[in-house]
Amino acid sequence: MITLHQYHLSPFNEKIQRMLNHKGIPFEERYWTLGERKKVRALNPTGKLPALQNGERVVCDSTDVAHYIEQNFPQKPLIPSDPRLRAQVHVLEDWADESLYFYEMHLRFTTPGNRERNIPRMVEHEGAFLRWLLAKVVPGGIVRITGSQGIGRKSIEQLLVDVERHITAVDGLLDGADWLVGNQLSLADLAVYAMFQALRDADMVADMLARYPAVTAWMMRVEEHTGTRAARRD
Ligand SMILES: N[C@@H](CCC(=O)N[C@@H](CS)C(=O)NCC(=O)O)C(=O)O
Repeated sequence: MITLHQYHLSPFNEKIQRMLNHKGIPFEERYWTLGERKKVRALNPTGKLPALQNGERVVCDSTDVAHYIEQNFPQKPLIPSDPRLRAQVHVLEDWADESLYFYEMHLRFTTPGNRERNIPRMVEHEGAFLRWLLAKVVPGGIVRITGSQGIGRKSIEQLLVDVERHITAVDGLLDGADWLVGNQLSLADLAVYAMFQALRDADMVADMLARYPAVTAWMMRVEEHTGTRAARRD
């Protein structure tokens, strides 16, 4: 049986869960708390999740996990073999993972209103002491990460200009198309969907997304094709 090791509220979980769902691969979920980070390092020396375990084999990093799944479970392909389409999928997946990710992290967990709602959700499975402590230190820790990455130094107004440009880009890719790459669902759709879904947890982005009917219809299309999320929404 495949086990997907995850941290709560991570958008990378959803990318992999939907991939497994789409291919009809049964899996079980193991959620780790932030208090268990030392134990997570035994699984992945970088301390990051998700990681997929298939028997003795542990694959870390959602991109490597996605390629591992595609190679070992080739049914209902999500990574095209055509080199041009494959390259487009890679570029979009990497944009989602390495750019959109920082927007969702910053807007969801550090901005007023969103922070108060989402931080308690992130730490609700910790023990009482860590729940109290992490609720105090996590927003500052995230600002340090997004600050060194760069977007955490921008004003909220500027971040929303950036995010709207990203949504408009997806809207443009969907002009006359059902999917982001080629004419079928791919890993690119799952990676970008997962980040947009997380961005939706920030009120101002939820309102913005609602103004893009082609994008919201595409998100529903992704959901129709990849089933309900596994067991729990964290
Ligand atoms: N590139 C990695 C990113 C995974 C990642 O950043 N996961 C976060 C949760 S959203 C994490 O594990 N954070 C804990 C840490 O950085 O120690 C992937 O695609 O799996």
